[in-house]
Amino acid sequence: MKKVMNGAQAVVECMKREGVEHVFCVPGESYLPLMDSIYESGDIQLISTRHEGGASFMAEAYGKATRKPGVAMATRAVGGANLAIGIHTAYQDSTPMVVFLGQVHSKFRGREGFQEVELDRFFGHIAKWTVEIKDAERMPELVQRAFRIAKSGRPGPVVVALPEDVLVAEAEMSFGPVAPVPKPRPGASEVAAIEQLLANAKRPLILGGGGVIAADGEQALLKLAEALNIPVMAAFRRHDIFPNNHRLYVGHSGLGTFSPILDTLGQADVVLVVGTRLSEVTTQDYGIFPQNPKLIHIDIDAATLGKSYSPDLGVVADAREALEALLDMNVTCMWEEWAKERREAYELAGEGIAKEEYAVDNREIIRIMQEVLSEDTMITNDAGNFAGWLHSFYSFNRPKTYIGPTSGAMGYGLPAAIGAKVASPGKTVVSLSGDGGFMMTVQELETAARYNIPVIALVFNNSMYGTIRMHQEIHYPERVIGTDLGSVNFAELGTALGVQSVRVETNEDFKEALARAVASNAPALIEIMTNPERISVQSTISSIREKAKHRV
Ligand SMILES: Cc1ncc(C[n+]2csc(CCOP(=O)(O)OP(=O)(O)O)c2C)c(N)n1
Ligand SMILES: [Mg+2]
Repeated sequence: MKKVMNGAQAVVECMKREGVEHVFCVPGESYLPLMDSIYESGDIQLISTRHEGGASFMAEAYGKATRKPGVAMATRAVGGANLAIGIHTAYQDSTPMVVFLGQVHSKFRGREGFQEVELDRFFGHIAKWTVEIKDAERMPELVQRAFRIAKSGRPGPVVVALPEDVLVAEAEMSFGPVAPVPKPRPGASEVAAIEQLLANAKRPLILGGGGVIAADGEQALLKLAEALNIPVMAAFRRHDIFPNNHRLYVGHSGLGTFSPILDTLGQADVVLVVGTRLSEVTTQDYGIFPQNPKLIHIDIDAATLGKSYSPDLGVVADAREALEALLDMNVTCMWEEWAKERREAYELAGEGIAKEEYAVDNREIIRIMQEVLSEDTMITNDAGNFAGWLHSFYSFNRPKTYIGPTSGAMGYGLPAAIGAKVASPGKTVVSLSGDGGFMMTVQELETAARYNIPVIALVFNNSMYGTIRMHQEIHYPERVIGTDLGSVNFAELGTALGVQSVRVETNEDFKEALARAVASNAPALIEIMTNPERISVQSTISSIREKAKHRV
């Protein structure tokens, strides 16, 4: 059926067909008709943020939480440049996302018009697909294609540039069907080949990543692991693929992972890799398989296979479909001892870490979170060493409870919490950030306050870019430059931005503040004053300096 409408209305019609309920933006005059069409539609909520970086992180986390494309909007080159970090994160994290950018009037294009840039080329390298729509009549076709590309195969961000005149031009529009996401299943011969490889395994391991989450494959993974008695490890920042309190969970391969956990990867002789691109971090600088185990790699994207490691068997399939298909295998499991041993290694890995002689002990903070928060609380995370304690000591026992950027983008935690909370209003959502990362998107506290989005933001304040300081002390001991930060009172800042905020200086005060924040059901900020000397889970500034003295 054809309908006459303008370009902006066609974009909104596509969004409605895709089930878009929220869009995140900073407004701009270049795409006012689109904002007005959203106003007219009545059933899409427009969340206007304080910075496009915040908007894009919100949309990206919304996409992660719903597995549907998150939508962000911004104006021309300036808004586009600001939201690039969220596009890059969606790319690295394989998150479905569609970004609409206002573009210069077609008549002015190519003259370096006001805020003009070739947006499709600008984003070409960090987006899955980019397009500038030049003809209003093609709006439905191209916008629907944008959504199709964002969510199918390896999901990712798509950037759509919308010239000012095309948004207001009327045309007879015809809309196609909404694309279902293809879910390829492994063929019988592929399942047989996997069966064969596992039949000869002595120390098999499953290494799962974001593809398991995207495919809603957590239950299938649990069933398969239990049926075969194979231990499971999570890829970088994908802890929630498998219950961490389960006897078969053997840890997470990330930054600062304890070596006994990494030994599991080193010792495995057959690794079933499911839904992870085997990133630099997950593979510990492409060094996790010193023994050259047999590698079975299952991924939705053929281009991912062989990108980091050449697998003995590469299978293009949806993670859940594949895991379910593998349940039909006929494999005798004799790996109970191995699984038990690796679980013990995981459980004991952090035992040696000394208790902190400081009023705030980050490990205790994580334990308190575990005690106070319900198991289905969603945790979002920023980038920084504070996260080491979360990654090492928090037990993610339920699926869809962790949202963190594998891109390592600072400033992610708070806006991601806002996006996740909008996606899952029934869940408690808590973000963790360092003082450095938090300051990059702190202004979104006001967004949370304005829309009453009750997220709980934790800020670990050590008045420094701690992570970089750690690397600096390792490589250039006692030569501190650029990593010290001023002392900011985040509790006062949060209060000024309209959020109930408190500074805590002891573990006990944190516990009380967290319980209060959960009960309040309003946006809340808890600033935690940490020990600047305790630079990471496994080191202090003095211990690094001491080590350096003995280095030749
Ligand atoms: C956008 C961005 N800029 C810079 C970096 C490099 N970087 C990684 S961690 C870090 C410091 C983080 O400091 P903070 O948030 O205070 O956490 P801390 O390490 O002190 O716990 C920096 C600058 C990054 N990952 N992302
Ligand atoms: Mg810091």
